[in-house]
Amino acid sequence: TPPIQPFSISFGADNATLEPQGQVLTRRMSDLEGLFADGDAWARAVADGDPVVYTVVSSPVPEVPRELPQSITTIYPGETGGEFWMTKGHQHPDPQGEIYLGLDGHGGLLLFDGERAEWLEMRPGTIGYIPPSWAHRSINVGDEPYRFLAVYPGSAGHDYGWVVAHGMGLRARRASAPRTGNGDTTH
Ligand code: S6P
Ligand code: ZN
Repeated sequence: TPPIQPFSISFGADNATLEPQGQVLTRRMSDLEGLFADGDAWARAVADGDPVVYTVVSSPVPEVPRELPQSITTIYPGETGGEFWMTKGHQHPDPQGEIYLGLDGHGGLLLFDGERAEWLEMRPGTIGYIPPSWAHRSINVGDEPYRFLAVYPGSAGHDYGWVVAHGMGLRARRASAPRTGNGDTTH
């Protein structure tokens, strides 16, 4: 792939689109199997319309070594089994740092290194830093779409299986929801 030439990108009026724009990924509830604690609630949500949980709009910069791709994730507000809607979460197989910038709404950036979980509150204007080797998941803890820009090394890659196997250390639930197990964080 030849190197990308210098260029700029504009946000759309709602911050959810990029111009120019690359690929758009849509994650529905059925794509999140095994991630919510309440598997029955997850299955009911899949059967009941299989809603879109989040979308990821990418810049045209490819995920190849030395390039620096960007994307905007929009997580819609919702709860399944009392757990706030969230991204799948992943680790970068080639451990490298990543930067998030909050654009709209209220979210959390959950980081897990296999032993320790950290929670960063994300609001419009918050820069969240993901150090190399920390798995990361984003969660919408508000009532509006939560949106953020991510900037990451093109060679980092995405390992989703690690999160399925190890979890993320914490789960985010509304304070009034029933609690199960230890280590929950509430909002
Ligand atoms: C990529 C970056 C984000 C996520 C996006 C969706 O390194 O962290 O663009 O890909 O927020 O989350 P996930 O866990 O489904 O890739
Ligand atoms: Zn990442």
